[in-house]
Amino acid sequence: MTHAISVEDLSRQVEQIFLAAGMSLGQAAPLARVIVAGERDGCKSHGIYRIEGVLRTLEAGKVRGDADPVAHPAGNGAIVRVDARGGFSNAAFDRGLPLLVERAAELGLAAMVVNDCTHFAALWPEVEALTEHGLAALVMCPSYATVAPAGGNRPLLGTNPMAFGWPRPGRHPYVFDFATSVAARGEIELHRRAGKPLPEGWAMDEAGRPTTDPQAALAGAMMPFGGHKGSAIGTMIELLAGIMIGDLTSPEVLDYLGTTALAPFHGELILALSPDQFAAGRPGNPFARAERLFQAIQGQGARLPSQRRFAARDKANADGIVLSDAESAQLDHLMAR
Ligand code: NDP
Ligand code: PYC
Repeated sequence: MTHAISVEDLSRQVEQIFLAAGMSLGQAAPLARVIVAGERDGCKSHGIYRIEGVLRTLEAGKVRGDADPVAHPAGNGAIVRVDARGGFSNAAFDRGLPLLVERAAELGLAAMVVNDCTHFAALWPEVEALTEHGLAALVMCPSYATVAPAGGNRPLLGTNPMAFGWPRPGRHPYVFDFATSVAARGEIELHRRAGKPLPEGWAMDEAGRPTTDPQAALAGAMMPFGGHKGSAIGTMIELLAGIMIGDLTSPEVLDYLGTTALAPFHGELILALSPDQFAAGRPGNPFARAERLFQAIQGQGARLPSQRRFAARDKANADGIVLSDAESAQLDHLMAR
C-alpha cells in the first residue's frame, strides 16, 4: 500500500517533528525544506529517512538545534564566510546566499565558505538557489571516512558530493549532483532496509574483499566512482572543502564523531560564477550556446542529468508525494514522540 501526501503537508509534519525536538524555527524550516525536496524529487537517499539521523545527532549533543549562523563579508572581497555556529548547513547557506549572489554579480566570481556545520543533505537545492539568479554554481563538501581510495582497502575519503548547476532561462537548470563514491552511502542503507543485495563493485567488506551484502559494506568500505578518477576528485574535495577552508576532512570527522550513525560535522564550499561576466566581450550569448549543446546531447537520445528528478518534482507537486506503508508508519511514529 502507498499513501499520497501533499508537499505542504509533509513539510509541516517534518518541521513539526524538528520543532518538537527542540529546534528553533530558523534551523527547523530550512532543514525540513531540504528533506522534503529530496522526497519530492525522488531522491530517497536524502529524503525523510534522514529525519531519524537528525534526531540522533541532536540527542547526542553533536549539533546545535538553535544555532544562529553569522555571515562575515570579509570586506568587499570574493569570499563570504558563514559561521554555522554548530548548527545545520542549510540555515547557514540561507544566511550567506544574498551576499554571495551580490558579490558574484559584481565580481563575476565569488565563493561562500560555510564552517562548523552539520551537513547531510543533497546539494542540488543550493545549486538551484544560485541558478535562479542567473549564476552557474559548483558546490562540494566532505563527509566522513567511508570510501577507500582507488587501490586501497580501508575507509579514508568521504562520499564527498559535488553538484554543478547552469542557468537556463525559462527552463529547469542543467544540474548534476552526485557522490564521488559509486553511490551515496544512503543508497546502501536503503538496500539494507529493503533486504536487497548491492550491485557488484559498490563496496568491500572489513577484510577488503568485494561484497554485495549491505551490512558488510557499511562495516567495510565503499568504492570511489570511476576508479582513480573518482578517488582523485574525492581527494580534491577533501583539500578544497576541508583543508583549504580550515575545516575537517572526512577522516577527521569520523575521529570526532566516532560513528557514522550521526550526521557529519564539517564545512562546505560554494562557488558562484556569472556566465554573463565571464563571456563579456566574446562572440555569442553563453546561454544560447549552452542550449545548443544541451540540444545536441538530447538529440542523440541521451537525457540530461536531473531530468528524472524534475519530472518527479512535477508529478509530486500535482499528485502528492507517494510514501510506502512503512514510511507513513515511521512518520506517524516520529510525530507522536
Ligand atoms: P545518483 O547516482 O543517483 O545521480 C547522480 C546524478 O546523475 C544526478 O544528477 C542524476 O540525475 C544524474 N543521472 C543519473 N542517471 C543519469 C543518466 N542516465 N543520464 C544522465 N544523468 C543521469 O546520485 P548519488 O547516489 O551519487 O547521490 C545522490 C545524492 O546524495 C546527491 O544529491 C548528493 O548530493 C547526496 N549526497 C550527499 C552527501 C553529503 O554528505 N551531504 C554525501 C553523498 C551524497 P537524476 O537525479 O535526474 O537521475
Ligand atoms: O549518502 O553518502 C551519503 C551521505 C553521507 C552524509 C550524508 N549523506
